[in-house]
Amino acid sequence: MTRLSAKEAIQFLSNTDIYELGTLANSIRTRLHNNKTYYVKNFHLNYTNICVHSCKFCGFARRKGESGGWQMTIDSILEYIGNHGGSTLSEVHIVGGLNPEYKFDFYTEMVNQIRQNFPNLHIKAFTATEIDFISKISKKTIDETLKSLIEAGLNSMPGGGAEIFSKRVWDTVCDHKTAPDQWLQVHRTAHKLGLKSTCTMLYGHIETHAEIVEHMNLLRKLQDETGGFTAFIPLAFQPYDNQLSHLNQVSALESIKVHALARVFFDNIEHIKAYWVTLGLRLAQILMDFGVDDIDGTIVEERIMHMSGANSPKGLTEESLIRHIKESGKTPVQRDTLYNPVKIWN
Ligand code: V47
Repeated sequence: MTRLSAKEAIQFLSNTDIYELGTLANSIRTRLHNNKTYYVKNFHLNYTNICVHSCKFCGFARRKGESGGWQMTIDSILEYIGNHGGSTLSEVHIVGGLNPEYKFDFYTEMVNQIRQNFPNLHIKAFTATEIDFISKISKKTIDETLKSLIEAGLNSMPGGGAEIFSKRVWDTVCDHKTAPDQWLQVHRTAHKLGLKSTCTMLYGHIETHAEIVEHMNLLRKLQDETGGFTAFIPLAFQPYDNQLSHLNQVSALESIKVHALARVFFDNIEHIKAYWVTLGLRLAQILMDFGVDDIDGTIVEERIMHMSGANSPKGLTEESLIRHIKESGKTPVQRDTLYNPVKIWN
């Protein structure tokens, strides 16, 4: 099959008939993954929500001194991990606000201490935005910053902070933070250093279909260059308790089109993840027939989406993930962070 052009991709998104796109996405998904749907036994850790930025879509961040802000110490992080599955789950996904109170050593020490105390945990940590911030406060290059974190025990990077790369949207919703070029450069550097990462897209707010495709195109190009992305994750905007609360929640139809399009468009990214936290489990079940082969994980205590009004549970048991995948007629496969199968539930 020839590669989908940007023009064809925009046409698919503009069409309300989802069957042609869905059939195509499902055939690609079946060719790549048969009947399998992956999940991971993970938990999230948000070490601080104090942030120098106020992105309009974000209900998670607080200014220093504002009520509802938190800032964990290394000891409280280790205690949290011990109490939230550090010894039984396979992955910790760490994301935080851009908090100038922390110095460079805090980040390397956090990773190092987690590595020492929980040697079996895969540490998936710090968005490109955080890496850029850490490098700036410590006057190190991105390369030096990542090398130090890898040496401390960092295993891979999550895909947050990408939002929508379009300049128009960026200037409107998050003009001050790590720009799209730099987000891409951080992942490029990480991939060159041997780290795998994921990539995301925040959709369902003020973006146009052309801007969605522009975003995907930049990710597809970087993946051609490095091959370092394991999965693409569309994140459906949650419109509560943030500065874009006047917007409606994105429709199920749009979410189906975005996930199916991603499967067809990314001929070079192996996995398309439906993030059940933003979509709800029922829609995530349907998406397994529209290109999706992964529904993320147990998560345990999700905060970023819930502080913007997500009405899904904050975490799920493994049994529940398995049941939801089976109800969709798929075979659940427990995976590690890098998609090596751990257990197949035939
Ligand atoms: O960068 C913030 C998004 C991201 C809202 O890499 C919002 O496997 C929806 O990136 N509504 C952080 N989204 C979370 C993230 C993520 C999540 C799950 C898996 C992975 C992965 C990455 O959350 C932010 C931003 O794009 N976000 N506010 C909101 N109101």
